[in-house]
Amino acid sequence: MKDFDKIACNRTFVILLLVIWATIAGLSVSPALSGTWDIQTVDTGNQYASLALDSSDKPHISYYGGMINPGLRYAAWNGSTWNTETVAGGGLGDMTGQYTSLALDSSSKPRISYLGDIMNPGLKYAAWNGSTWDIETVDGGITSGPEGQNTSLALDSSSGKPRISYHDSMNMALKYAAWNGSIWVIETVDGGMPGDMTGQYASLALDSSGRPRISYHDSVNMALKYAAWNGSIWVIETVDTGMMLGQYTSLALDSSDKPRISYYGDMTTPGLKYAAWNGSTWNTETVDGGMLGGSAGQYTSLALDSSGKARISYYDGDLINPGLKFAAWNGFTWDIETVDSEMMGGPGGQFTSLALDSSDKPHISYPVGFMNPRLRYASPFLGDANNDGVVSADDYGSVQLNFGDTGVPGILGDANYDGVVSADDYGSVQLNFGDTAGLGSVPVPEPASAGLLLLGFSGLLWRRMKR
Ligand SMILES: [Ca+2]
Ligand SMILES: [Ca+2]
Repeated sequence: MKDFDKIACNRTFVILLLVIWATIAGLSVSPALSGTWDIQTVDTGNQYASLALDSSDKPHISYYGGMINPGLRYAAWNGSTWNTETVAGGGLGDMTGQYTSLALDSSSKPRISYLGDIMNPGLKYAAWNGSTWDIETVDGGITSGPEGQNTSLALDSSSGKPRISYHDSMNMALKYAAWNGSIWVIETVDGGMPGDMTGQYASLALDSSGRPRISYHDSVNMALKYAAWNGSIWVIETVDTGMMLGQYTSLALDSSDKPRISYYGDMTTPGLKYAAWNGSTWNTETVDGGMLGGSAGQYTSLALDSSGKARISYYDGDLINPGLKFAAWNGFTWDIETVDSEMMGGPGGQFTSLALDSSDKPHISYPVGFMNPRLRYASPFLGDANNDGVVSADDYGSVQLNFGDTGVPGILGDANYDGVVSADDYGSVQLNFGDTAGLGSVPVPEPASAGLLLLGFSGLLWRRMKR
């Protein structure tokens, strides 16, 4: 290597180190623990998480354990700690449990759809019977492979019977499996013919009469699509089109069964997008354009509150300002906040999963960490009226100061996260007095330790470069 090249090379590394250092400094200036969110680390080494709330609003999460905890995993919050277990698979390098989707039946028993390992392939279904997990293969022709093979599980509200939408990467099709009480009835909803490539990132919802509706991506037609079973056929329509548009879809139905879809744009219309059917046409809009050509809007998860207002969790891969984000429609505009500013892991499996509890409070599961992957859980930090991460005497003052204000949940003074600053909020401060944000069953690593890891890694590179 010529001296000149060495200097140029070293200069590149100095700049790289400065960028890393600035990123770490940025993390410690704006810590991961936002005042309005309580953030817990649930488990180590996880991806593809799906969250559901039980009848007492306690969170349950299914996920793939990754390299550290291989296999399909399940975590349940008992009110004071997270109980975690391996449901299926679990040997060294086992890939069982990718693309999980969780639902709880009417007695809060967990049901999970997921993909098997290459040694034991297929679309799988695990159901807790009260003492053990019953596991069956729904469709044996599915292997885990490319991004977007989402499974999406819903239970029929009257019978509790499971329904699953999924992408068949062998046949390039969107498929739907329904348990009829004795067998799984499987049908191809869209695609399956030569030249097709459709059904990725599928998201399933059942309407008030139990009929399935599915949002999904079609990569041949470069579109976001929507399929609805009308009782005799699947009616398929194109919601929005672009280059790569329509990935990471999440579907929810409002109280009159009108579909709403969150999804990711593309180079032409970048960022997080939202589509709503008004009864005669689809209205689409950009919620968060993000930075650097549309970094925001991957791994979306959509839920509607009790008045039908949209809430969306999603990932922003922006290098300067990454993290888990949360968008809330306040009736006029989208209120957008960063929930956790720690960078998520590498590509694939970084699912965010959102559910709203009986008082419309959001609960989100998501992974963080590239070198130190962890499963996290975020929910509003209650009692903290002034959003400083501690419930203390100051918060009574914040309620008084902002008394009568209304807005999105979590505005200053709104200690109980209902969007109104009222007498209830004094009660919320009292109830949660002394709490500090970020207390979980697994200690939350300091951003500084991740920084030291990064510095150690770049130091190693630096030494290699100097040889
Ligand atoms: Ca406070
Ligand atoms: Ca309030």
